[in-house]
Amino acid sequence: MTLLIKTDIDRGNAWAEALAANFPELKTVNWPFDGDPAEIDYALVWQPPKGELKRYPNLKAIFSVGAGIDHLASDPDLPRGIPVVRMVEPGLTAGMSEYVVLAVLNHHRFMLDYAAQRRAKLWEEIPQVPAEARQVGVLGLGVLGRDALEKLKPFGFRLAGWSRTPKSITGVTCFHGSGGLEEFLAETDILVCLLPLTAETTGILNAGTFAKLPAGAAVINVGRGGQLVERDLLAALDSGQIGGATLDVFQKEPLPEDHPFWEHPRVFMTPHVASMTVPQTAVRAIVANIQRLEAGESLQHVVDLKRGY
Ligand code: NDP
Ligand code: OXD
Repeated sequence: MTLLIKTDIDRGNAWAEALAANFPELKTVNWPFDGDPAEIDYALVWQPPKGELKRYPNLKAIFSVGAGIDHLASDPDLPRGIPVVRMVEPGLTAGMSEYVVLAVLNHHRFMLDYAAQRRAKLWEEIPQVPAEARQVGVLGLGVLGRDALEKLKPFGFRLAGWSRTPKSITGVTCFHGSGGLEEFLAETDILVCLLPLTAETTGILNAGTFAKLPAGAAVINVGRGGQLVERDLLAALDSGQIGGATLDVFQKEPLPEDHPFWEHPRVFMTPHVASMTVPQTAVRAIVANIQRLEAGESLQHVVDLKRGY
């Protein structure tokens, strides 16, 4: 059994080591692979070149290094009929919840304002707002959205979530579908996007969405850059309809040097690092899945490519 690893070199080595330690029977090879393509049974990939995966005629499953699989779904030459497995692992989930809690608290406690005051050498108090006076709304109630909401619970915010299909989560007011979006947005002071990038979610963070939020709401985008209409956010920040934003993902990554977000005083940004898959913990999910498939059982966390996530 051979698994092809296509990620960046440093992480590729970490994966190879973690797989060797947990599954010595599995041979791993790094991409680019110049051996016999028929030798490859499995692929573990992040943003492989388009068409690359159809080179391997005996591929049994494609594992995405990330939770998002838009980097695979957007490949018109992705081999059909081969299951694509998204990443669900405790290290990735924990990292995302840390980031979301940090970003929510940053907006809740006016850290962008205090950063501006610091630059201006201003010593001024902004009255504290009790957590229960704010609603945090999470777009996407999947593995990551639900965990982030759980981790936000102890702070006492009003919590809401929005998904495609109906959900019931203790302590969270749940909305679903296009019919539920407006009501969800109307009360959301801090909006967190944890949606997968699909045809339906592309551009969902747009002027119309911002207008439905309470004036001065904060936007945190940790889903995908394609979900945010960047010029609409800039306009909403200028008008004050959006009070501040935390952005981890962008239309174009790395963010171009001349992009207005770099210097914007109401934007806090990071370079697509909200969370990272941890090979040492993630490897267990991959090994368990390969063992299931080899034993004739079904794989876990297979995505529906038609649905897009
Ligand atoms: P899941 O597949 O577990 O959850 C996706 C959620 O989005 C589900 O609740 C789903 O609804 C909802 N959803 C999908 N389409 C729609 C729609 N059209 N309308 C309303 N809701 C919709 O994904 P994860 O939670 O594991 O990951 C979410 C995303 O986070 C990833 O796809 C990736 O893009 C991003 N991510 C970003 C990282 C970063 O570092 N910035 C790191 C990891 C992930 P339903 O439950 O009804 O199916
Ligand atoms: C992911 C990511 O999808 O890191 O896991 O963006």
